[in-house]
Amino acid sequence: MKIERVTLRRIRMPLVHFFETSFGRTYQRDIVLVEVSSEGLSGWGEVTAGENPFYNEEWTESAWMILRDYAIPRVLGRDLASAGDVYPLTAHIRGHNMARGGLEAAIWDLEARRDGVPLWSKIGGGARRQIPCGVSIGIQDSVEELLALIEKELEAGYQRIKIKIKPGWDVNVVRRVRERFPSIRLMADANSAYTLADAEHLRKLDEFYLMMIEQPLAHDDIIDHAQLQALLETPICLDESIRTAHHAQQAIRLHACGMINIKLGRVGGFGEAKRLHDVAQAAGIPVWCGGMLESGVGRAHNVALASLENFVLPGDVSASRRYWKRDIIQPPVETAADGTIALRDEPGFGYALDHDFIRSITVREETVG
Ligand code: OSB
Ligand code: MG
Repeated sequence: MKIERVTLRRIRMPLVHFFETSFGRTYQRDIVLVEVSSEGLSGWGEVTAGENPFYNEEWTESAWMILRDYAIPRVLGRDLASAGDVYPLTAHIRGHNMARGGLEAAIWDLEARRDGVPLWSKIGGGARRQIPCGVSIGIQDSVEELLALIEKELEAGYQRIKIKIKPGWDVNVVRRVRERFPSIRLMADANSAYTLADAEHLRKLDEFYLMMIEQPLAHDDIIDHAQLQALLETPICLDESIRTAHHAQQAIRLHACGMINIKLGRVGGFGEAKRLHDVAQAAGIPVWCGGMLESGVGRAHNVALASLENFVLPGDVSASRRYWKRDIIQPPVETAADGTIALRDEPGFGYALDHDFIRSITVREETVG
């Protein structure tokens, strides 16, 4: 596989409903798409970085520069035996996993298309044909609005509800949700909003038998999470602080978590996601697929990832219509009444690109090579 050309596109897409986490509110996404070309075929990837460096150090603009100036030159013109070569080729770049991962995922898609097989089979997935889905619901202006949104998503069939928490929007909100929905699968994601000094406060959440509490402490911490986990009955799930399979090994060794959320971009693509998946599986730690408000391309990649064996918990991968009036793929990602997304058998990531629509929302484009 010789990569002849890589085209970067920055697209702008307004969300149908704002999304608020402990680090801020998003109304509109600025997404970098990566198209790799070889022998008349194209593979597509999505960079999952946010618009600002608030979830991790990356953002739309940094990803563009890292890709153009550092990552793409490493693969351009090179004969790759497999997309698995991309992660080590860009490993000298410190961090910036989302930028690197967008390129890596595009080359996996290219390889799958070249071989005429679905992406999920190319990465060793397909353990299930129906992907169990949950939803992540952001912080709202009122608890009433949150309850109404949860009700709507349960009616749509989603198998678990994740709500976002932060100081001032936590124990009392979870209590209201639990009173209203006593038996749903419920969890809370703090996106690093607390410190160990809040341990007593966080212990109050044990009362609500949550499935897990996601990333309560610092974005780069494992050790404090281990200390907190020893004080909590509720399992901790790590998101931000697991960027490599090695981090997962360390977190598991320290008993810092009972579950791990795997995000394709956060770990730099399918290669490391699979290694992390295997580490967790060997240790008996279940994983689930996280989301970053992806457009159809990243969403379809997540569906493929979530078909690996140890993705046994419902993830944050849900229908396109929850995010976009119109998605950039055809058909959009849809969920069945039982809250699952079906794998598709088309080569590559399995959906057609809506090129006209992509062109109409592209605000910047650059081809390297
Ligand atoms: O922590 O999982 C997170 C969105 C942006 C940044 C971080 C996170 C999220 C989500 C949304 O929870 C998941 C989704 O619906 O795509
Ligand atoms: Mg999270």
